Amino acid sequence: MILKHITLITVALIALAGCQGSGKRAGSVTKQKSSSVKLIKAPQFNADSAYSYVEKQVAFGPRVPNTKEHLLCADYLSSEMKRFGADVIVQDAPVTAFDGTELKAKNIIGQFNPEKRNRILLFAHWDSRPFADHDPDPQKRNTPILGANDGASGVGVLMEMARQINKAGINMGVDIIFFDAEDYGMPDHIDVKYKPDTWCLGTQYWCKNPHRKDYTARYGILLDMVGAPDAVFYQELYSKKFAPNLVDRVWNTAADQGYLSYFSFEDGGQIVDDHVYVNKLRNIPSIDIIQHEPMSETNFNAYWHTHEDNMNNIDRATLKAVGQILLEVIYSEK
Ligand code: AHN
Ligand code: ZN
Repeated sequence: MILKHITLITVALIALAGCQGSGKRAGSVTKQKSSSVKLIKAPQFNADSAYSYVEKQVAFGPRVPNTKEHLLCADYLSSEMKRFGADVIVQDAPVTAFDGTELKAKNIIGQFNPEKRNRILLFAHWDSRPFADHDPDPQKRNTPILGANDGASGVGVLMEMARQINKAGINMGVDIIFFDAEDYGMPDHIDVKYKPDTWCLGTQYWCKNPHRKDYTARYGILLDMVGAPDAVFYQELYSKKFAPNLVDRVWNTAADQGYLSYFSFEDGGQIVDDHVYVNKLRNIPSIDIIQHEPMSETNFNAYWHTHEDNMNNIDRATLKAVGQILLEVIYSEK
């Protein structure tokens, strides 16, 4: 006991001496400490509820722009985000697809602590692909997919994060954006001249027309295909190029939380996805957490852009890994 007190006094004296040496008063140090914001502990991500949000979206059927199912799902997503306490903006994003179709896209934007200057951006696409161009059955390639993993999984994780953020409160400003018309990109094997930038149309529109003038954020995190059983998330190369520190932080958090079976420190592919436009057009350092299978023909999950991308392709454990890691990352923000 006495020894402990002596140690404490010694520490205090050294600290005081250190402050005087640097020309600061000891009092100012105390003041700084008491005014700093208290860190809130990361809440527990509930995988069952995330799963049910994925299921709910898929139950609408394919969510292809200009369809009734798409409109119904937009209403569902915006009303859920309001229920979770977010300030919601549904942004009309008129865009033109690779084949000339005018798409009535809608970006759904949920803001937490909208008055705060320090913000974090989390995003995923909510539309599903109008074709199944990688389906093994050629007869089925021209019909829209359910996109349980490719679309609904990222949105489901972000919805559960929103619910937790609302319950626990958070010091930072957080924006959760569900981007539209990501997956209307030009198919590989058609007989027309290649056109650039046909994917991520909702994101490109928002980058040029953000919901707030001069919108910016400390960083952005994109979730794409984050629900399949045994998914592995490699370090995607655009993410490493534009936001290397954030890649480090997320992957190290995965290690700390015991999720290394899902997060590999090895390099993944270079994937043109929504984050590329957020990096290039809005200068917000952003990463993509995306399942990548370097040994497969498409580089993605075997069910990618097929009719097998349904609820059988969704596993609660994967949703939990991604959601818990992201909660830990954003709640450790100072
Ligand atoms: C390309 O295939 C060019 N990018 C992948 C983006 C994507 C499609 N993510 C989901 N579906
Ligand atoms: Zn897709």
